[in-house]
Amino acid sequence: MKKTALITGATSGIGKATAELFADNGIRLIICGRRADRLETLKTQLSEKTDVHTLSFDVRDKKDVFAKIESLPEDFAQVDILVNNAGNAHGLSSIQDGDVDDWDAMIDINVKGLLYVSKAIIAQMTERKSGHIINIGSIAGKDVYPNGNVYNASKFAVNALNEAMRYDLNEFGIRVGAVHPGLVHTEFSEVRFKGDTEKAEGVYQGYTPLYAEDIADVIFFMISRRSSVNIADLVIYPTAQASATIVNKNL
Ligand code: NDP
Ligand code: 8X3
Repeated sequence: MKKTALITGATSGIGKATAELFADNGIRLIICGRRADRLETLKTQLSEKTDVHTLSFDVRDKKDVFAKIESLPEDFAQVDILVNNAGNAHGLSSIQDGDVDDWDAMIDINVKGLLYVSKAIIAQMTERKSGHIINIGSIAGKDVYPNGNVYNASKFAVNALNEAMRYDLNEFGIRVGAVHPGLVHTEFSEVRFKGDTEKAEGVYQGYTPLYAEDIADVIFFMISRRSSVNIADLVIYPTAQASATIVNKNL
């Protein structure tokens, strides 16, 4: 039987590229995000290849997360693969200058939102004793960098939750693994710098960054192994990047 994947943050970047690759491989899709217009466009594009259902919600809205996931039609109700991808950095400031609204956004979206969606899906996976959860962390969740502070903390939390989920779900045969990318050219920096596209583009200039498709390839590799293989944790950099702060712009 064809598998069904629920992907959060499918309106852009890594989530969108993952949805496209999953569709190429016949995986049925539940694509999620706040921007309903983008979800509908993507649905039209991918419906030629697979069955697609859209769910528009803000992962911060606990009630709506549960209501929307409970509202899935019968033929999409079984979720075999959950890709916890929705997330962003908001701002890049020292701890003393940070904006508390940015802090709320990062903790509420990257950590609490991931937890709400996971909670809404895990119950059916434990009942069936099968499922696969992919958590999108970051190199920001492996090492702190200057001015990264709360984004770092949110991604350290994702790293911890990935481990914790794997421990707790082990007895149910549920696979859990994380991908931790370095610099990926998506809308990420546009969000981080609040629509300052020039500043955002500057992040990716002078070297070849990762592209969303590179991360999608890795996610697809993880979910297409035999069911006895669980890839637990992967860190992926562009070749030009050695750490959060070392990027070779002379390559
Ligand atoms: P994008 O900004 O391109 O995509 C972010 C996605 O998250 C969008 O689809 C957006 O959808 C969704 N999203 C954001 N906030 C919410 C919310 N409140 N509720 C629901 N969905 C939300 O960035 P990326 O593709 O790069 O980011 C995807 C993941 O990868 C994130 O977790 C990010 O932290 C991580 N990552 C990114 C890296 C990079 O360099 N790009 C590196 C390492 C990790 P919408 O706005 O429609 O709701
Ligand atoms: C995104 C990569 O280095 O901007 O998580 O934190 S970085």
